[in-house]
Amino acid sequence: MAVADQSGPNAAYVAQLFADYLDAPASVPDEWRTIFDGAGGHEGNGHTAETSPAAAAPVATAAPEAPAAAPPPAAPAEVDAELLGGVAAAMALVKAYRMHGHLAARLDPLGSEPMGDPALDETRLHPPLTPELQARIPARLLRLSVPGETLLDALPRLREVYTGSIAYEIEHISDHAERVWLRKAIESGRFRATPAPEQRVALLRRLTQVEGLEQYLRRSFLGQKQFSLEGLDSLVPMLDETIELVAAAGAHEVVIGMAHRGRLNALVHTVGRSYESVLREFEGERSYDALVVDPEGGSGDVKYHLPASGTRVSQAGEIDVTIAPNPSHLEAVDPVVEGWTRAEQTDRSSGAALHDPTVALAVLIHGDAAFPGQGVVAETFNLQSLEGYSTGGTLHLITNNQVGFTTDPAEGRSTRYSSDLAKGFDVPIVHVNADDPEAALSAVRLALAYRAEFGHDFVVDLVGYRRFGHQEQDEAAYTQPLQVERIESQPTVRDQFAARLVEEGVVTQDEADAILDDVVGALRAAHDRLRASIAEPPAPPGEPPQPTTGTGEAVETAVGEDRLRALNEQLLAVPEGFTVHPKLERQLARRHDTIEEGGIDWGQAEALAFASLLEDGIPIRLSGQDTERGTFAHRHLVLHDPRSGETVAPIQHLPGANASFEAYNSPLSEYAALGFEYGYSVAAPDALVLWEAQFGDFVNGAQIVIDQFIVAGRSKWKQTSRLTLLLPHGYEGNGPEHSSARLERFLQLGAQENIRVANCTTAAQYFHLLRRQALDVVARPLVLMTPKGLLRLRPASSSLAELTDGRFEPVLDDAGADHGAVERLVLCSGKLYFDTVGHELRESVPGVAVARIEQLYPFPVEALEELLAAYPRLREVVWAQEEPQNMGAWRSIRHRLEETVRASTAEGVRYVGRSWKASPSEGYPTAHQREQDRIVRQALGVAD
Ligand SMILES: Cc1ncc(C[n+]2csc(CCOP(=O)(O)OP(=O)(O)O)c2C)c(N)n1
Repeated sequence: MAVADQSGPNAAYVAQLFADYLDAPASVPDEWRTIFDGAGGHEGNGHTAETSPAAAAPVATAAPEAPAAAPPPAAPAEVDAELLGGVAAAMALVKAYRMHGHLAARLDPLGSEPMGDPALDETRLHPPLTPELQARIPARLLRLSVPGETLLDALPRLREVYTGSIAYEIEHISDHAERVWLRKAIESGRFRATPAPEQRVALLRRLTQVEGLEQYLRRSFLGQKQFSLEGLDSLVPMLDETIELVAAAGAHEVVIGMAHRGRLNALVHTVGRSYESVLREFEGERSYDALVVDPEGGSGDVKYHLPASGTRVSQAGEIDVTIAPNPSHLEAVDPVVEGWTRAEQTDRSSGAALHDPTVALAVLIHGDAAFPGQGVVAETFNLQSLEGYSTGGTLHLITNNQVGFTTDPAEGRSTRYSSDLAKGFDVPIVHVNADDPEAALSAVRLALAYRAEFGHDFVVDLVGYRRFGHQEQDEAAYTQPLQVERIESQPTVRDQFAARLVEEGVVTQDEADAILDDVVGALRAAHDRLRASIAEPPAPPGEPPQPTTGTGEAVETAVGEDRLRALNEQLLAVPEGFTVHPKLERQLARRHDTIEEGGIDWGQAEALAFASLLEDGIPIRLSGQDTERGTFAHRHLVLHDPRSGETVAPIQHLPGANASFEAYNSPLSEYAALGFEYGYSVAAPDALVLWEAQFGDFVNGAQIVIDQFIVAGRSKWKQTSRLTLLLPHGYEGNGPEHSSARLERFLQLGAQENIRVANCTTAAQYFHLLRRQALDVVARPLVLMTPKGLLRLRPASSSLAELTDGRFEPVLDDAGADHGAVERLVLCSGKLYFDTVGHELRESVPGVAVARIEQLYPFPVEALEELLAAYPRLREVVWAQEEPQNMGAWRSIRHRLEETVRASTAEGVRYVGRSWKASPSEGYPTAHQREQDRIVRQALGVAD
């Protein structure tokens, strides 16, 4: 039998080795030389490179390490050839276990038969690996890390390792060193050692607490939603293990993102909230506490979405544990937790900031239906190795209860495993049977050791079941009747583990029962204490007042001339020997002049605002697609040497900076990219965090982050930030998708001073607004419509004096108006202002003034009142916008405008703009121009 007949690449490998051996015996590893010598490879003369071991094995030589029990070879030549073939087959078998062992693993606590794989059947290989042959194959040839001298000894271990209650998918990883490390770690069993008896008892106690809490809540608060964890109880001890291990490795924070399932249990057992505090929320629902409105007018949130943080005492000392608040929108919290963790890991005191992933760990807990179903999971994985986004490896735990609400896996995904998506991101995956809590803990140990070694993400797919309905009001048997029947006969995770410990003599049945009594007793006692302390619910307060003006007027945003001049020079300085692209150098050189002569454009004003804030000690993080340069090539914060490709960011080297400046081109994502920045901004309240959309149109890819976090976070969770969205917006003839950042959506979402929305028209306004946003003690997200054409438009540029004086003005009057003579006032916002005042007919209507509303929410009622009062002969006010009537600012600000105008001499407000449209703008440049011209003429009153 020729070696080349053996299966797959291993056979080819052996054949190649043999050919090498024939050429030069010393060139092959010792163990192979021994085998080939045994096969007669260099016995005597006359062997050629073509000689196969089968043909060239005239001498009977016992295989090395053949056990004494092996039967004597019948025909020497055949026996040796068989050994070589056997080695190749054994290599194929080992490879099959590593690659496909998971298909035969016992992962389902409900006992479904694993599908298996023929490649795992040693009797189906060529030659069949009989016990005799196995006994002749030295294990070390197979590079195994399981114990055993021969394949015969090693195979049962291999089977146990790869097809037991834990299974591994690691062979897809492209990095060889990682694969080898993982194989060794897995096969050596170093993470699977049986813990000391006291640790096992502690685990039993923990599982008892987990189950005890779930059962207590269900029985005490019949029908109240708790999204029980039962069937996946091992999750909680896995989190314990995680916290212990990262604390031991020096971390000071674990940030957890999770949905509803098991959250109440995690709040208590992982974060350390008291039983009373959770029971209070259940009692609260009963006693209508929940109707008591937050005195600040916040809505609050259901108990399984609320944030929690606490300090845990680990063996290595204290460590903070946070569960981030999250909306119902599954997986939306993933990027938020990544950004949050990144902020915790970042030292923002200077330069480009220092990132140390060892100080905090992100843990994301996913549902098995949500993980493959929600695209943001993939977007979040894509962040894992990016310089500006990595958190040094996230631990992903899939709480796989084999059902999504009522949906079976076959309806919910096209892949075999819930976790398969992660394979495409080079992430190791471990599946573990949730009824084997010790195996589950070993998965965590492996994951964290891998993270410490390689700094990448890791997925643990915890395969359990859902003992009850999706929530406590659901009847699971309507849709999963057979599964429910099967689960009813399944002992709980805790009971199984208790039985195991009793059987193994670690505890007695009485001791196990006593642990249970303790737990139930503690819950009862907590509940009794709570009942005794519950007071009458206070009366609901009245509606809080609605804000009418913005905050931040008092903030000093002007910067001294000398400071700005010096910063301007520093921002233009590059190190000796660094070449700036010649075209860009000319552009940037203009900034030396504009600071003196005027003409400071958007990019320059922004750089000066940032630089002055860095001197003020405000760290800045700016990201977005192509943001370092700027989509419209106006920013250039990072310069590239055309000769060497080296980069430099002068803003990271300001001599007077007291904080860091981070700038990153983001991946092509909105949802995860914006979620990440939101999380970062929440965890870094000291910083100005800005996210820029390529065009504002794309921001709706992140609509969930906007609706669920940015605008509602404060109301729901008392969580806000000064996250700033830069959204290029404006009608410049580029079609329906490069025109609108959907200003109307943000204005519709503005309430209770939750956000600020602005659309400013000059570089100086932008400068002051950025500084105000960073310095205002009241932190709120800012949504800023940013320009495209105005970036370089001379009339939109500013002088140094405008930066050294003044502040952001929410309303800009018409500086050239003869107020006493004006009868018609055009109010607008953004770029349309320049279209209007730059129109050829503008000069023909001196009785018309054109003013700008630069802050749209909170609406500047008082500033507008003042402005209107300055026009004593006003007869009509026109609101002009370039967006369609069902879009733009009109529908949100109309009532405010009308209210304000009523107090003036004018009669109402007239709308001028595009009519109601389904698509934001025309697709054809000429149609666009015609429409813009019509709008401006109508606004000025010269339409006919
Ligand atoms: C984005 C989103 N779409 C739909 C839902 C409604 N929903 C709530 S739970 C659930 C099933 C989740 O299944 P899985 O991810 O397996 O988690 P499990 O509840 O089983 O733990 C669905 C569809 C949601 N919460 N979020």
